Amino acid sequence: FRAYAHSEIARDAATIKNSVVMHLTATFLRTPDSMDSGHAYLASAFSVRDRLLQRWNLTNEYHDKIGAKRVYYMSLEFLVGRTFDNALLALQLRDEYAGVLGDVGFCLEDIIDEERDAALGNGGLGRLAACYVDSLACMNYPGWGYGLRYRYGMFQQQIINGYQVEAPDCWLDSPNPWEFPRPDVTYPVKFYGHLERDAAVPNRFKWVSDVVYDAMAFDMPVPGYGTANVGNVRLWSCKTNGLFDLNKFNAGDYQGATGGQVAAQMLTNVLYPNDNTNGGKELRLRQEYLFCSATLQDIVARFKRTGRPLADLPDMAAIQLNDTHPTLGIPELMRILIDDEGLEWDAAWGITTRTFAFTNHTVLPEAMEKWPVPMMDRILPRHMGIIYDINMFFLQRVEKQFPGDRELLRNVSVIEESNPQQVRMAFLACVGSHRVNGVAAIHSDIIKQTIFHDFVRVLGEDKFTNKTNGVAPRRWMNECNPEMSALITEVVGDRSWVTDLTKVRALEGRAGDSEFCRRWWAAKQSNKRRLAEYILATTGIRVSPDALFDVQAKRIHEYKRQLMNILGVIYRYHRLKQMSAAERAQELPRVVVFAGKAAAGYWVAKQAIKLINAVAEVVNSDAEIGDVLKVVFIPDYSVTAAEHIVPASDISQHISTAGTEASGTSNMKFVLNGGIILGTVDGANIEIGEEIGDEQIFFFGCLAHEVADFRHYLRFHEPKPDAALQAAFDMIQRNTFGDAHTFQPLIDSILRGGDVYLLSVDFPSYIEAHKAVEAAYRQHDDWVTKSILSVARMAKFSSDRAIQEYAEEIWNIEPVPVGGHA
Ligand code: DL6
Repeated sequence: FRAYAHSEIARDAATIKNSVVMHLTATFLRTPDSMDSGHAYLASAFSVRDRLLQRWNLTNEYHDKIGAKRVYYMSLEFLVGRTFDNALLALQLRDEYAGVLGDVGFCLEDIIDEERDAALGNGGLGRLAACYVDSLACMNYPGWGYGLRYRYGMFQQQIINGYQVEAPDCWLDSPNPWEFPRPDVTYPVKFYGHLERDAAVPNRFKWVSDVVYDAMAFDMPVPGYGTANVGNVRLWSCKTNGLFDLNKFNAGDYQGATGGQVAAQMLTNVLYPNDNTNGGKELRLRQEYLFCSATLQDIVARFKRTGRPLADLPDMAAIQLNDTHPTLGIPELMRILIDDEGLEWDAAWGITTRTFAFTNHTVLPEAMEKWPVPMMDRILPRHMGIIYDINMFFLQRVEKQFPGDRELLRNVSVIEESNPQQVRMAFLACVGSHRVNGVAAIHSDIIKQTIFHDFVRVLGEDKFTNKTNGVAPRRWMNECNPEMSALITEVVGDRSWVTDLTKVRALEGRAGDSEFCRRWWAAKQSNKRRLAEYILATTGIRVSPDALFDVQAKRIHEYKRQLMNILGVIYRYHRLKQMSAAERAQELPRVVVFAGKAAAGYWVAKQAIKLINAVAEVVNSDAEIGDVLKVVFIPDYSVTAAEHIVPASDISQHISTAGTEASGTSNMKFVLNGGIILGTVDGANIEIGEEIGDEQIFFFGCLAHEVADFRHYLRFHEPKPDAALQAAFDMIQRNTFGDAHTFQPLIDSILRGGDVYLLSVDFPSYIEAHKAVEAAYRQHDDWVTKSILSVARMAKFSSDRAIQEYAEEIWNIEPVPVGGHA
C-alpha cells in the first residue's frame, strides 16, 4: 500500500486515456463510440478521483500514525459547488485532461458543465465552511469537515411570471463521483424514550428508547492544491434498509411496511432553506441531533483507537461549531463521557469545554436558535437533563461571582424563562466552549456589546475573539478567473500566489504600467462578455459588455436591502425618462444584475424578487432606454453561477444596514476579481476598505452606532422620503411596473412599518455614492488602477489567513505535510 500511496500520479496522456476508457466501459457500460458529454464527465471524474484516492488514504493513515491533533469543523452546511475542475487544478492535470478529451472530440469546458453543484448550504455560512476545508487541505492541516448528506440540497429557483418558484434539487439523481459510501461507518442515534437512573453513580443515566436510527457516513475528498494532502468531509445519511417491515408487508399493509423507512429518510432528506432565520421546526432539531450524535460518536471512537485516556481528548481533537446548529454536540459529548464512558461530571466538563470552540455568524434576533424545553425534553430527554445541569453549575458560578444579582442570572441563563421555556443555543455554545468568535472585527465587537455582553462580564474578555472571514483563492480567483490569474502569475513569476496570497502585492508595481492596465482591462472585458452570454442563455436578455456591470448577488433578505437597490434603479429610470434623447446619450450605460434566493416562506423577500423582475420587464423593453439601462435577475443563484458572475463585475453592492451583516464574503470575492465595492460601513467591508485604501471603495450610509437612534425615531415618526425616493414610490404607485397593489407592502415596510432597515435614512447618500461611482468609472485609467491596487492589497481575505489564525489561536494544531508531489 505504502509504495502505491507514494507512487507518482500518472500524468501521461496514454494512461489518462486508458483510465477514462476503463471507467467508461467498466463503470458505466458505455463504449467510446456511444459516449455523450454526460458520460465523458462521469468517466473523467472517476478517473481524476482515482488519482486522489492514493493521497487521500495516505493523508489519513499518516495523520493517524503520527498521532496528529485534528480539527473537526462541524457544520450543518457545506456549499461546495462543483469539484471536478477544482480537483483538476489542484492536481495540476487540467491541460492533460483537456488534451485527452479534445482527442475524442470533447471540450473540457462543456464537460465541466455536466457536473451538478453540491448545494448543501444556503449561502455565506455554508460556503465559508467549504472554503475552510479547502484551506485546511491546502495548508496541510489535519482536519475534517462533518456535515449532513442531504438528499435534496438548496432548492432550485425558477422565475415564473416574475415570482420565485422553488423546485427540489435532486442532485443525487446521477452518480456522484465525489463521495464514498462507508457502510462500515454507521452509528445508532436514539430519540425519545425515557431515562433510568444508575443507582451506583450520581449523574449517570441509562437512556432507553426503541426509536433508533442508523447514521451512515459518506466521505467527500477535498483536494489540496499543490500538496499531497487530501482533506475529508464526512457527511451523514440516515440508513433505511433495515427499516422495511416485512410482517406488515406480508399482512398487506404496504404503506405501513415502509413507514419506518420514510420517517428515517426524512431526517436527512432536505436542507432547511433558511439563511439567517430559525424556523424552530421539530424535524430540524432531530436533524441537528442526528448530525451531532453521529459526529461525536465517530470522533470519540477514532480517539479511543489511539489508546490514550479520555482526558487527552482535547490534545487530539479540536471541534469548531459553525454557528449554533451543531451545539447539541456539547451535551452529546457529555452524555458519551458520563453515561457510556463512566467519567465524573467535572472531568467530562473539563474535556468538553477544552475541546469545543464556537463561531457566531449573526446578530439578527430572528436567527437566534432557541428550542422549546418541552420539545427538547420529549425528543432528547437525556440532553435536556444535561443542559439543566450545565446551566445549574454555570449559574452557581455566576451567583458566587456576583452575589444577589438576579437580573444577571436571568440574562445569562441557558434557559429562557418564557412560556414555554426555551433553550438558548447561543448561550449553551458559549458556556460549553473555550473560545467564542465573531467573523469580522465590527461583528466581534457588536456581539460583545449585545448578545454576549453579560457573558463578557462573567467569563472574561479573553474568551471572546475575532476571526475575520476569508475565501479560497483557488476557487474564487484561479478557477473562476483564468485570464486575470494568468496576469497575476506573470507578475508574481509563478503560481505560488494561489496558496500564498501575500504574493499578489507584487501587482502594486504594475498599477501604473499602461500596457499592463490595458491587458488587465481586457481580462475584465472578456469576463463581462462571458457573463453577457450567460445572461442571454439564462434569461434571454441581451446586454452590452461595454456597459458598467453593477451586481448584487447574495441571499435576498430585507437587511441586505435589495429593495433599496431596485428603488435606486427605478429612480434612475425615472430620471432617464425625463431626459431628452441627446441627454440620455451622454449617460453611462449600465447593466444592473441581481441574483439570489429567498427563503421559501419569506414573503417580503419574494415580493422584492417580483418587483425586480417587473422593473426589468418594463425597462428592458423600453425602446427609448435601449442599452443605457438594463436590469437582469439571474435565476437560480449557486456557487457555479457565482463563478460566472463574480469575475465580471465593475461594481458590486454590499449595502446592508450598518451593523446587520456579520461579515459578508462575496464582498471579498468581488474585490479579489478586480471589482470595486459600493457598500455600507458594515461587516468586512470596513476591513476591506482599511486594507485597500479609501480611494478604492465607495462607502455611504449611516454608521452602526447611529442605527439604534434612527430606529427609535422611526418607531414614532413617519419617515420623510427625499425627492428621489418619493419619485421611485410614485412610479410604482402609477402602476408603471404592473398593479401597484402588489408592491404596496414593500413601500409600506418603509413608510408604515418603522423602516427597520433604514432605507429612507440611507437613500440620499446611496444615490450620491452611485454618482461618485459613475464619475470615477469615466476616469478609465484611474479606474483600472483602482482595480489592480485593490487585488494587490487583498491578501488578508484569503481563507488561508483565517485558517492559520484559527489553527494557532483556537485549535492549537500544526500543519502536517504528508510529502509526495503536487
Ligand atoms: O460568516 C459567514 C456568513 C457571513 O459572511 C454573513 O455576513 C452572515 O450573514 C452569515 N450568517 C449566517 C447565519 N446563519 N445562521 N444562523 O448565515 O455568515
